Amino acid sequence: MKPLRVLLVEDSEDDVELILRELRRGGFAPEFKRVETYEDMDDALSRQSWDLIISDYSMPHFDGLRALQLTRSKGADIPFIIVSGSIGEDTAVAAMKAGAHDYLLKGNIARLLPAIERELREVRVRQGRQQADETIQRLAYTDPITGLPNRTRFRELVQEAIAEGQREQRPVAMLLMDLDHFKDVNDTLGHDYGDSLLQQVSLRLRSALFSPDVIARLGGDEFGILLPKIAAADDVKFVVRKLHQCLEVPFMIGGIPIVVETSIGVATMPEHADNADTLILRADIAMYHAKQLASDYAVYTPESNPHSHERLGLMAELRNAIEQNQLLLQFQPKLELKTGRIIGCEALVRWQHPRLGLVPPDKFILAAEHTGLIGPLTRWVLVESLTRCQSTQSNGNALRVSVNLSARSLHDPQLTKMIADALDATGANPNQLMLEVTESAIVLDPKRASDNLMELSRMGTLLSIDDFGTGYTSLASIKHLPVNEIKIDKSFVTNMLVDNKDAMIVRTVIDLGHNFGLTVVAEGVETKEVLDVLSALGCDEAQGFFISKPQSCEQLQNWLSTSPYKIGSAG
Ligand code: G
Ligand code: G
Ligand code: MN
Repeated sequence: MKPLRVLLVEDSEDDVELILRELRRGGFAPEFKRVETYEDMDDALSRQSWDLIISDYSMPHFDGLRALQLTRSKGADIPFIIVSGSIGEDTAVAAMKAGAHDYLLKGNIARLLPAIERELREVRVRQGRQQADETIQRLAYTDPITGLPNRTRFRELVQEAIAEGQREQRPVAMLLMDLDHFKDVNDTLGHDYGDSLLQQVSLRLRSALFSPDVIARLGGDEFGILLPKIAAADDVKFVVRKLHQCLEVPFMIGGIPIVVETSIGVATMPEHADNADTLILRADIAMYHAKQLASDYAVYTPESNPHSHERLGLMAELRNAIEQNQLLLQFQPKLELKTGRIIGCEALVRWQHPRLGLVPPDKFILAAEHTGLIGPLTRWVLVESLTRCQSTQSNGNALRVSVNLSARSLHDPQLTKMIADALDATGANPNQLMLEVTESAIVLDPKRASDNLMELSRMGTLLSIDDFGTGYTSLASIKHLPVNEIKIDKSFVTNMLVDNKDAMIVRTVIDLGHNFGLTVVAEGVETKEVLDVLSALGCDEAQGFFISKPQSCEQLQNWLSTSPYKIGSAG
């Protein structure tokens, strides 16, 4: 027998018997209560939860429609079935519109059991779906390591606080804080200890703040703090002092005391911004300023960001630029030294701005990362570069294309899907796509980056470490990642013939790379002499102005057919 808690809204004892007999026949063990007035029903609904409500349509002191409204007003999702001696089509329709799940005539009581089975099933589906929705919401809005709101949620909370501050004519302050030398903890002690440090830091920060204040983890070692109820913008300095103080006592990580220092950037509404994106961007700029000054904190000033106006204007336009096809790609060929073949190219994005002309990526990539536009931008670059490289066919083989990924993209949980979709949409083979990431992007959030990179490697795309040598990581610390190639940063390559130290770095990276079984690429090759020395050192590939500047796809095709180099796709 299946237990079933039924609330019967019914004036007739006989009808109750009829219904109960039917339920028992269907294998239910009904635990029931009969009510026939509004007050009794209200009371019954408040006292306990019910699996099912069966209600008469018209009764001397009550009726089915009001019973239905009362149920709805309690917000409970309980199957509600009307069983009536007589019901006209119009009233039945009214009842269904008011939210009854089914109605039937007492003379037709055999229909009751199938109706109940169906409604109980559907309520389970509804509840399951709601739980799933809630879980998805929770996952989409919280940082898994600290349990704090993530960037997406933080942005919404900032928006809400700004709207409220504007209504009530109060300032809103926002702080961006980033932990200095967090990378070292991760690198020397491992990611688990890094995670543990983030958790402990978030607990201390939380307990130093008042309850309306919001603290969020925005990614890597970056925390956002929102002060929605600050009395005066100037009071922020007390909060900053409190935050610094709460971090003064060293953290114990794996038995080692770790001192955490931070840089904090401050921006306030209305003084510095009147919308969430600008406020966050300006706090971010202030934070970088604090770092440059090696100071505890800095409040945003237009001087700390001479280009802010131009940059913010650009951001507003970038949104449209992607849609209006103002972005374009230039391709720079990669030469295989052993064979003298061009075996691939690197896609480099530019923005053909209607007023400013060709805008280079350093002018807009970073800001795109801070304003959530990096996703759409990266998607565009992926699809466009894969489409274009299909047309650089030689003997039926398309050239491999390298695409740069920014730090934010690398830590985006949607990255692998975005890449799979781009491969699907263009019909490209995964091994035609090489992804370039910098070491500094990986160490920002090594665990997340490594999850994404492992998944991508399983899909069959290739991975290159860009600007190698400029970060602090050793090859050993990335050996667990599915890396295929490293690119020696152009700052070492360009001057290797005049600077001994640079020459030594280049030689060492080539040897180390080979020890780890990696392809080594030198970028920034500007002269024939450098190219020859690289060949002699056993470097695998070269890229740079001496071979070719970045050029449009059409130019590249012409160039390929006239250049002294052979063409070939990489093995
Ligand atoms: O092409 P060069 O102009 O100036 O590129 C400057 C920087 O911009 C390089 O460090 C390169 O990695 C980066 N870059 C170029 N194209 C892209 C792109 O499509 N996405 C990202 N994230 N970075 C890019
Ligand atoms: O960060 P990444 O290394 O991916 O960016 C490549 C950048 O290097 C692009 O801006 C590209 O225009 C530039 N570049 C390519 N070849 C040379 C070169 O030979 N010399 C210099 N100085 N820059 C180069
Ligand atoms: Mn690159």
